[in-house]
Amino acid sequence: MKDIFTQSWRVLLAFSLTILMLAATGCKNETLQGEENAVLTHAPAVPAAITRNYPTKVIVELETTEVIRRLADGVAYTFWTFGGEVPGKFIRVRQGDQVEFHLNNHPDSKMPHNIDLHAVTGPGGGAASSFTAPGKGTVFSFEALNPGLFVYHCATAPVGMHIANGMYGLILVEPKEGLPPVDKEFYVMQSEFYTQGAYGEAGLQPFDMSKALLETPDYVVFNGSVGSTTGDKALTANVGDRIRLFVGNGGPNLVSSFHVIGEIFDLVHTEGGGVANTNVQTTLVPAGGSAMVEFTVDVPGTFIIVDHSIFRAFNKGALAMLTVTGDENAQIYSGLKEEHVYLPEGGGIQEIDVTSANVPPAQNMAERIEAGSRIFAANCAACHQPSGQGIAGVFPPLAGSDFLMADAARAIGVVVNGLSEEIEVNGVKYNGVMPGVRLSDEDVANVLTFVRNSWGNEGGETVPADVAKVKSSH
Ligand code: HEC
Ligand SMILES: [Cu+2]
Repeated sequence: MKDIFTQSWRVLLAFSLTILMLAATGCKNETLQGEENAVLTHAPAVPAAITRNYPTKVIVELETTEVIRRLADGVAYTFWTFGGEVPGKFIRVRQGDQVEFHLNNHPDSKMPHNIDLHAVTGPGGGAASSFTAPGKGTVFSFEALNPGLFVYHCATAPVGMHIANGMYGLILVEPKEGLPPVDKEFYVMQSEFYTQGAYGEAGLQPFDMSKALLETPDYVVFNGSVGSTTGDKALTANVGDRIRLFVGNGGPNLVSSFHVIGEIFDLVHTEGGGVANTNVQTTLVPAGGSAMVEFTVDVPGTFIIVDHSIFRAFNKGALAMLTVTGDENAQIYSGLKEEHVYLPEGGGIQEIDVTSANVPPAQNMAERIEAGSRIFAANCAACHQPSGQGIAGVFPPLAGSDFLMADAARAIGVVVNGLSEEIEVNGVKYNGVMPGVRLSDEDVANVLTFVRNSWGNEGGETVPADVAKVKSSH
């Protein structure tokens, strides 16, 4: 008797479990409703979050083009693109969506292209069905089975070259329940460029296959160029905002040690997947991989986004900026409380050694100013700031500086020999240490001519002979 009771309880339990499981899998088999055209965006913008709670047919139109664009100041490159810019346009769909993908190759292209989306389950991630000659279009469709942040890229032979030239982007497949709302979302994608000239060498730079094979890029950048996301193109947010960065790495070779200076990621969806790690300083983003990072900005300031393989950041371009405005919070961050000179015995002026940019001598003042602006950006802006405004109490301004303009030879001496004595600039006293900057006579002449003709300074030319004179008298 007792046995029969136990038995029927078991049956009942099994039955209700089956019902529960059926209910759970029921939402897996959502039916497609309607269709829509995907809205795609250029970095750093991200398409709006998906509000649908059902899957639909999404039509994606993407065009491949080959275009000459700026890689760095004075440096151009022939980029191969998905959508006209590097990285390619951001695509946002929902798990379960049926994506009808239209790849069109512009008639002016020289190369055929295709697309491998890591969000696709199928041969080549779509590449097998999307080989598209110039002036042609192809169509294939796929179901977005897995949620996550996925890289897409061209996979036409030679694959490495198509990727190295800029053919990658991100596709986000939102989970059915959507992503938690945040205040700001941005698209940031790292990649590297291999050019025949060294970093900063002016002109249209062709792709260098041997450097690509050795994995020694001249440029490592965010969003396709040096300075794409700095200064007035920085990402912006307000104190208190919750930020989500969709981070991708197009490679083709390097992995990124992705880091935001002065922030801790509250949440990282490592490798763009479902599991979230918390309280992360630096997250590794593989070539052909991604990460979704979230953090709240608590204090104002400029937060520098870098690949923490740090020479890439400060010497190859892997540096972007997030500018946060709003009220200070002295408890979270006090700012500088005091500053004093600390010069132990034996301490003295040091020298920064820089190799001069390998450019032909300037023929006139305009060329001098042009070349000088690059020397300034590379050697002076870190301290004196990009617009020469300096930092109050620490680095004197070069913009509108009476000290600079009063004595041209003395200014040469400052750059060549450094300076560590009390000086007065526009009525304000400074007593810091400027290291001597080891530059060629040409470079010193160029940078000072640039500075003397910028930001309200009244002009004048410094020529290499002036620099030689100061150097020999030292
Ligand atoms: C590491 C930081 C640093 C770098 C890099 C640097 N400077 Fe300076 N510079 C200073 C500091 C600090 C002073 C003030 C020194 C003092 O108080 O004695 C100064 C002073 C000066 C002055 C005189 C004061 C004025 O405002 O007119 C000039 C001119 C100048 N720098 C030009 C340059 C140029 C040009 C470069 C790039 C080739 C450069 N500096 C790179 C830190 C720097
Ligand atoms: Cu291609």
